Amino acid sequence: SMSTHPAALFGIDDLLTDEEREIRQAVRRLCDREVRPHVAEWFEQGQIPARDLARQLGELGVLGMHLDGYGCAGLGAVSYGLACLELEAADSGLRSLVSVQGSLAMYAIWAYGSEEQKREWLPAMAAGERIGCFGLTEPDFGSDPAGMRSRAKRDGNDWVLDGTKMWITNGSVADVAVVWARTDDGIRGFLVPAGTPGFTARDIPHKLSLRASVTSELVLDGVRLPADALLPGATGLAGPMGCLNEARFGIIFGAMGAALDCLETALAYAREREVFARPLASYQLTQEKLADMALELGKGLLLAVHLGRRKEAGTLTPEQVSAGKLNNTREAIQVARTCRTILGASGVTLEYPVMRHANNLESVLTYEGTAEIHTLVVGRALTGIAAFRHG
Ligand code: TGC
Ligand code: FAD
Repeated sequence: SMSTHPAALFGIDDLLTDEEREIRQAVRRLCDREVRPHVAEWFEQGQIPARDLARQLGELGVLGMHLDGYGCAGLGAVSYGLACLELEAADSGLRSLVSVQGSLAMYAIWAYGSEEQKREWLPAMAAGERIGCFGLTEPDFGSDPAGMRSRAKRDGNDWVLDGTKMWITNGSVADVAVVWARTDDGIRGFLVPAGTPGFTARDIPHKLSLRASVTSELVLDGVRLPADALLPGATGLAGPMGCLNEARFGIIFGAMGAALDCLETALAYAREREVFARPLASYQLTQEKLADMALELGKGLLLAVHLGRRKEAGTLTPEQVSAGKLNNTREAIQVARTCRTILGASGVTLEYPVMRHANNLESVLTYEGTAEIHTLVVGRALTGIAAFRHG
């Protein structure tokens, strides 16, 4: 009998332009060819061929695709979101690679860099020839980056950086780290090339989530940088926060990609699998799960496209980004877990993508602002009272 794709139930495709649909398909094709056949093995081994993938993604024009000039494609927010959706449908680690490269590292240089910094880094990063990372979080300051201890001191014309950054995606594979540090003028951003004396990156082992992604600790021990390593256009926490808005936006779409991949898997499984002599999909308890998940997916996709159109119109606010990131990551992980139940024991292996997505989404729920922090951002917007800190 006929079956309707969960996204088709809501007519989401009708909200997209031909160009947006084509971009989505092109990213999907790359994932089908280069990622899906290998990603379970990468996850199991806890590694990802970041450099090869960056070059292929660069060739397709995905890296920094929503930025203008300097080799970037200058596409709209919805196109970028759909790319994130397809990347994360393959694996959240792949979307992380692209988020960190395009929305955090490249965006910081694009928005706050000097003309020389943009020319030096952006075209090569858009091509995937050079990889960037973004160091904001520290061992003792994750949700509260304003408390950071990393420090940059003037020494003549030079800067000298000391501190530790933690949980840094792409840290040990990056050619350049965007590092945020405290100065006498407040928090400033610095471009730290790999190989600078005193700068080391060490991978964080034993992750049970986002295993197909490199996560590192960065140590800065008397790292001496020339004056032009400073990003001139950013002062204060607003600098890194501006980058986070970009990456959080991508996650609003991305999380729905992971959820969609889980739901497609569970739907196919439920139609094939016989229990008590009938297809699992024919039981009302199963159909309730499927219907509830399709509703959350439809609502999440509608929200994503709506926020994308606001971003394109220049009317998207940080509170709206927080609301989208909170809702779509929270619902995605719930969808992944429910799909896992539909697969029974098969759901706990890497043979199916569902538990891999569920485990990845634990990180997605936590990074780029935890669910609790985004709840408090929405709470502040509603009440006018910031409840992040005592006193
Ligand atoms: P608060 O007083 O609210 O603000 C300080 C300054 O920052 C500005 N600001 C923003 N600007 C733009 N967009 C936003 N979303 C902004 N939020 C705040 C604000 O206007 C102010 O500017 P100014 O010029 O007046 O100084 O700051 P607070 O210290 O009370 O903190 C607020 C809070 C808790 C919401 C913030 O610290 C926060 O969002 N914390 C979460 C930290 C976080 O998200 N870290 C992510 C690290 S990167 C990462 O996880 C990468 S994962 C890899 C991947 O993406 O795949
Ligand atoms: P904490 O801030 O210590 O929070 C612990 C718990 O307390 C959480 O549940 C939190 O929500 C809760 N909490 C905190 N404050 C409050 C409050 N006021 N009220 C109530 N509850 C509260 N960071 C980067 O800078 N760059 C990266 O590339 C990067 N990549 C990452 C990749 C992975 C795989 C992971 C897991 C993390 C990554 N991060 C990165 C770090 C990430 O942004 C932080 O983990 C996140 O911001 C939370 O910080 P934390 O882990 O220190 O938790």
